[in-house]
Amino acid sequence: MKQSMMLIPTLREVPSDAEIKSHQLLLRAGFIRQNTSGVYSYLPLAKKVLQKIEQIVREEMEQAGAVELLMPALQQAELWQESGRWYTYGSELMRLKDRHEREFALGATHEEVITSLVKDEIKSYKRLPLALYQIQTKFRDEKRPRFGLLRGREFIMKDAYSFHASQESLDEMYDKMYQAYSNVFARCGLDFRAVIADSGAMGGKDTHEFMVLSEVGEDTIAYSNESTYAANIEMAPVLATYEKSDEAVVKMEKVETVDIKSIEEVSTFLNVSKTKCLKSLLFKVDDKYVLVVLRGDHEVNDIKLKNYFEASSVELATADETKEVLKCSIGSLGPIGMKSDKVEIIADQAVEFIVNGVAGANEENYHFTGVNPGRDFSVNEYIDLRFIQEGDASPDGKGTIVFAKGIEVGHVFKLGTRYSESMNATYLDANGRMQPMIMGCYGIGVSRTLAAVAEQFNDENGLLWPANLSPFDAHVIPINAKKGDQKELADRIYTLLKENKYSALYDDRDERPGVKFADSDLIGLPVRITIGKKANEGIVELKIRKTGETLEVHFENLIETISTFVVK
Ligand code: 9G3
Repeated sequence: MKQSMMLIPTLREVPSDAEIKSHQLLLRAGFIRQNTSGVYSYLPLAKKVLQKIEQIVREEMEQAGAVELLMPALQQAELWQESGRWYTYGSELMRLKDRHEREFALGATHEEVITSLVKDEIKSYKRLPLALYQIQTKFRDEKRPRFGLLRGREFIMKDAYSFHASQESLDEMYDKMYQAYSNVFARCGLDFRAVIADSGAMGGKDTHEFMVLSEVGEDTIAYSNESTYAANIEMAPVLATYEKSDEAVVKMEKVETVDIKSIEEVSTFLNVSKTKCLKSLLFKVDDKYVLVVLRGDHEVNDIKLKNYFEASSVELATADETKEVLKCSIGSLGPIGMKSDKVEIIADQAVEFIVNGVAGANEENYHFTGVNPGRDFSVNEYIDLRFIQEGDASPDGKGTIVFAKGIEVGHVFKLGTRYSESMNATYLDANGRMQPMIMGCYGIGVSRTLAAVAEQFNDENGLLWPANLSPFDAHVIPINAKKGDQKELADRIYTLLKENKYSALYDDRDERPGVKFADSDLIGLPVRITIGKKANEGIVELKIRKTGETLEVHFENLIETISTFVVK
């Protein structure tokens, strides 16, 4: 492809609003342009990389037994009302009206559409299992779009859905998809981990996220330093390996603690370790209040809290709500002597092991010391409520937990009958009884994967595409595109490459060499072939983008030499 015909608007300067490497480089190398917040155009070079990623995805989906279709992005509200999600999703779901004032959603995902389609067409167990996928634009009105393609409001997703007559059949498909995802991300050269995840609003229990390890990732992974255990910290369970101290139990006393509110202040003022402080937080769980008690050095995991109560909303009570319900300020809360009998108390399992602890007295400027669970207060239940921390024992009992940041590029779910029941997608089983289909769903962020590859593969001069994802295999650059022998040899090389199934970007622009080389380094094709002074001897310079290595090669040996560097 002649570069003078392409649209590759490279930038010398780093765009100020781009904070991370991949966003900066995809802009500077002329791969993407922002239309508006969270909405991008994929320019020709990015479109080519998308096609290569999609090709890998299609091959792996076919291998897993899924068939491609394409569903509409425009989804009638009735479908989302049937599943109930029209009412549970807020402004993140983009909605619009047609000329008849009928309501629609712009597809954020396609469980409703696919379930409605399959329920109309599949009536017998004989037609199951069935696995369908699409590669389609999704719309989600993110509150804070950021990091370029990593968190956009319009993005490209491969989403697959499977339908089964038995749990075993779903388990089988899930494992195939799990393997397919591992293959996709391995073939993209990404350093990824499959982590146990939280199914959140999706219902169902088994779910794994595929995370690319990266400092700019928004998710935190808890993984073991001695086994393959890895989980999103949102759901990582905490092993109760606590021990009760054998110190003598003392009597509880009320002490004056004027203006002592935070755990830090209490710990310092009363000279007790934070591990002996009881942190009490009032939460609004759906429409009731719950006092959550934790050890002072732990943090409440609101996802675990939400899952424990199977609630749709969990919010920390405001200072005013706290005062209104418990008649004292947030810094004086405790499980003893609460001034409300409507508030349930639950505690993290670590609290049970506290001896002679300190807690708020539910009275302004007072705390209790010598607090002992069981003797001085009881709770409805001790449960695993805290975020796992680095150094905790790994939940599988092997080694200890280390944290890493990750970019979620894939997510696989066992949905069960969450959608088939709410939308009445049933089939006739072998005994002639109507049953709800058992479902799975599986997503890959295709445009996010492109950004994750750019984030992982770059250097100070620009992008560094893995050979199998690169927009072109080689960059052919005649120093002087107008000059006879250089242009003639460059044309011959371009043809030779094409004959040998190598795609090439031919820089035929009338630009200074420095500009051509800087652009070439930014764009990041695996090899650059420079045709210069030695053109009349048939000798060119080959530069390997990844290592910076350059070597002189005669035209006769060009293909053989390139084949050792461009391994697709
Ligand atoms: C929405 C909006 C945002 C959403 C969803 C729905 C995330 C939503 C979860 C999924 C689950 C799976 C199929 C492919 C794999 C992931 N954000 N999810 O359902 F309306 Cl605004 O998308 N869907």
